[in-house]
Amino acid sequence: MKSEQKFIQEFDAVVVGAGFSGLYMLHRLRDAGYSVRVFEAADNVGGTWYWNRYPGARCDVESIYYNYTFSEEILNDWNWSSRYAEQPEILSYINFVADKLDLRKDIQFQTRITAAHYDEKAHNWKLQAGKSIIIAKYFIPAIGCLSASNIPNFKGLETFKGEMYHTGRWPHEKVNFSGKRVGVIGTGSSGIQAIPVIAKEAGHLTIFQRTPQYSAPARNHAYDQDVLIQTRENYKEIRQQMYTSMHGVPQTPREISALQDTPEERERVYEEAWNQGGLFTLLYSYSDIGFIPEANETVADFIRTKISSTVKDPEVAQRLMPNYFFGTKRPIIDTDYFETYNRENVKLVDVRATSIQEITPNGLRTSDAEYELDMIVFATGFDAMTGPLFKIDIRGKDGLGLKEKWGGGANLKTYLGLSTAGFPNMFMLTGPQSPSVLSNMMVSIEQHIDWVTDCINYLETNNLQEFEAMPEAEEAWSEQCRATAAMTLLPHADSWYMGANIDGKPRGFLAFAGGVGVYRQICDLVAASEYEGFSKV
Ligand code: FAD
Ligand code: N01
Repeated sequence: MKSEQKFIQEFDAVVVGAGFSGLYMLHRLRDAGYSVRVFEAADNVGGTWYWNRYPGARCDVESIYYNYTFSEEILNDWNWSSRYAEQPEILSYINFVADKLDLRKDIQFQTRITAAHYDEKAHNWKLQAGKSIIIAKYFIPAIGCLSASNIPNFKGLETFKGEMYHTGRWPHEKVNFSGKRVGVIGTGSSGIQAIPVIAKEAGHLTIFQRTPQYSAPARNHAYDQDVLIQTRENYKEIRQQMYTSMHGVPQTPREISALQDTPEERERVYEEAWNQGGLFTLLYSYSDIGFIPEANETVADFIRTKISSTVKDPEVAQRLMPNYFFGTKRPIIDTDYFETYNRENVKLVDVRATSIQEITPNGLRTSDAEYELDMIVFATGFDAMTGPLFKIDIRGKDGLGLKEKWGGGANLKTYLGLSTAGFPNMFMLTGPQSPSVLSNMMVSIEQHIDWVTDCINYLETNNLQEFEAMPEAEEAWSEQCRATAAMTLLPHADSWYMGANIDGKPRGFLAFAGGVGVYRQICDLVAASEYEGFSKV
């Protein structure tokens, strides 16, 4: 850390990031009487919903569940307009909460934390932001799992003369596609949300697809007032269901194998789920879809049939057919995605068959052809989970870097996804090896923050200086994460859950796949045992 620093600020806790996590963390710690400062790179609150302003961006967990649940007052004061709220509405909600809880006064915007070093003698963290040094006993990265946007290092990228955008760094001003020749690279959740909207406005849209996706209709619709009232009336019960569930939504998988039903009955069940919409509805149709290849194949087949009956050109339909296990990438729900390929101004290019060679001044060249474009939209995702952490020079005891300790991710080791040995008093919110990205993130976020707040209260009450995962505890947890994922089909996909989307990123399942309910129980037991597996000094 540079020595000629100008400003020094000191707090009990420093939180990095002002998305859903950072805001709630600030609220809890401030309420508990600690001095807290949040540092945020953006010029406002919102995190994901601040950055991802691309057309069509909306949530995939129903709005009434994709919100904070800690305050009945906030629940009662906010009315979601539709089943899957759009990005501007979610951002307004976050702003509403920030104002209501008067959070902004403790947030420093437009401030990127570039380094965080642990001082073993002083038992505190020193963070660097520009010329400032911030000192705090507790360092809490609330930097998001999907905040490090990824633009692949295509040859010729800098030569493109047109406009280029990444979905996760979308400008605040409206982007005008009207009459333009637009190229979208990527067909993950972001691409699949943006493509139908861009297609309606663009002169021509070319979609460069590397891996086809399973996607089902979201069936978005305006909320009936009665639904909102009923949800409020039953919120305690609903919340309990979310807390104890697999993915943080008040739904459970049917307790029957897909292989037990007749093909006709399966068809009926899948058809019903297809018509109902919902992120986990197809996955929950049978208990073994996520575990047994033959069971998984029944739903994969069902979706492929839907694609071929929706897309009129059989060759295009064929190119859109996924052939890996359904549900091994985050499920996708869409609005008119496959229908978009029936438009005359839309072309699908399979860049697995004919790979992208370079970006040219006038467009993009594959091994097969050159495409003239006025605009390129990179819907190419994120360096997920470890990416945002590695962007900060985090150093623990003996000056050991986090990236170094984790071997760039090849040797990822955490205890509960919250803490890692050698990095005392650092709490990662929804970090690697926690359920986070596999769940309704709001449930995971609140759970982590409640746990961390209780833990800090415990440490302060007991006058403890240092709190750190024990090596054997993180060894066991990392093995449990690996073994739990191995019981599922999840590690079979080339997904960002596996680090497969980033060139050179080590492969390994990045989250805890045992479910938010089980995870909560484990965390609660650890807390009840006075933090077994952690050393406390
Ligand atoms: P983020 O919202 O990512 O916030 C992290 C903040 O930290 C950012 O503002 C960033 O600028 C800041 N930051 C990072 N590094 C630094 C640094 N070094 N210094 C200063 N500031 C820094 N999850 C769901 O459960 N349901 C959904 O429907 C859903 N939809 C999504 C849609 C999109 C387009 C994306 C990308 C993700 C979606 N997610 C969804 C996941 C989403 O990321 C989480 O639900 C949630 O918003 C994460 O909140 P967070 O506060 O943990 O992180
Ligand atoms: O990113 P992705 P995303 N050449 O990594 C392709 C959440 N989210 O931003 O699959 C060509 O899923 C890549 O191809 P492949 C949600 O958790 C939620 O879409 O790696 N193509 C893929 O098609 C989600 O899972 C919502 O072969 C390249 C695409 O780019 C997560 O965020 C909305 C390439 C990237 O897809 C990430 O979603 C948006 C290359 N070199 C996001 N590199 C909701 O609906 C990458 N690709 C709520």
